[in-house]
Amino acid sequence: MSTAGKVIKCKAAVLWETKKPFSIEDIEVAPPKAHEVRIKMVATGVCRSDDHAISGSITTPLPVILGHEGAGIVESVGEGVTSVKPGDKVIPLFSPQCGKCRICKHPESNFCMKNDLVQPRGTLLDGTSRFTCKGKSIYNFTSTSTFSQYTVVDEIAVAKIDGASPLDKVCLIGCGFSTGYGSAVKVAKVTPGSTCAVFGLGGVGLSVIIGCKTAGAARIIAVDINKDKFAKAKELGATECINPLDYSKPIHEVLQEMTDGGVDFSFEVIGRLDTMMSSLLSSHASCGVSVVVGVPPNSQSLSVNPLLLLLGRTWKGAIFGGFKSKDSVPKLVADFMAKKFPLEPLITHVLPFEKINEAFELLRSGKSIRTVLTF
Ligand code: CND
Ligand code: ZN
Ligand code: ZN
Repeated sequence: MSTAGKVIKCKAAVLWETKKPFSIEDIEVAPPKAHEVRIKMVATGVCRSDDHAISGSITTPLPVILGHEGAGIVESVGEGVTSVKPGDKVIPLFSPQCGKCRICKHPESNFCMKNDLVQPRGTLLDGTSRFTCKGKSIYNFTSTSTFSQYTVVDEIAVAKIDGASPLDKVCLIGCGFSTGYGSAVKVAKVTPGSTCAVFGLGGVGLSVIIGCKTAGAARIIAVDINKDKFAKAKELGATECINPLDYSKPIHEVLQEMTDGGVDFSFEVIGRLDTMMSSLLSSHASCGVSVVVGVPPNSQSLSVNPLLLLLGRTWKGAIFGGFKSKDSVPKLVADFMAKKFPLEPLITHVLPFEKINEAFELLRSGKSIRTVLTF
């Protein structure tokens, strides 16, 4: 029996308060309105940005259904939807692409002005949510809310992908892989023969390493305080691994000494102000490019001596690896299907969706890279 046009009752992980575990709740998901798409989730990764929302390090309206790295199948579409149809395999886009705003029309930039990231309303574009639980409206997260058996997204926040693709792997293209890989190949534009430093070896940082290797970097120096991450970093292309805790001097000085004054490309993929500064300082003062990938805690800032930039160094950052999402996600999935890069090494755990709190414990304890939750 078709569920189109009807309210769907299903399970979702609801975060009622920050710093608390998720509650698996029975929720109602209203049908998609015009230009919206209802998706049956099949798999979702667990990214540190979701944990930043749990800890309150990034602010989003509560109660909320988090999750932004998912893949699923279109259940039904609202009026006027043309880019996807029921049965299509899709990836929700936490950084949407409306195609019409100034940024979507800009050849290089990707951060569509219809995003719900900078000052999150926690709703779809029409200002409301399709989720209710116990008679209360539940907020959306980053246009996606993948921690639910069903979600509703705006058409500008979903991409159709290859019908043959394994959703329990390509869900990583919804955030972690694309964010890291694009930061290397598209944002930094890593060059063949160059030297790179990557701070933070989670799912995103390891994807930066995959990107640096693909771009032909000669040296990729991986930096993490958890040495258990080093084996995977080497497997994916790191040429050296260093632990700041093993040195008495600042790690940027160690990197400067190792690389004749600093690396060509450095990446901060942790989300801390001190490591953003270390990453900046480890890039060469005249020719270095330093990319901020990690999400810093809300309303904290760095004070920077302009001389750090005056000699020629470039400091930049990007959301979603600089990719225009709706255009790029189908291509990235096609590249994965053509074996141009692996996703499997990033997936250390697969758990049923109901074990979502366990998945976050694995992330916090440093035991997992990516846990994929399956529905
Ligand atoms: P994850 O927590 O898996 O990895 C972070 C790594 O950093 C871990 O291996 C830690 O051991 C390591 N680490 C922690 N503290 C330090 C330190 N002081 N020095 C060195 N290493 C340290 O996180 P993830 O890979 O899922 O995400 C990484 C960041 O990227 C995080 O801030 C997340 O919010 C952000 C991000 C950005 C974007 C984007 O579009 N720019 C999208 N999603 C996630
Ligand atoms: Zn993410
Ligand atoms: Zn736009």
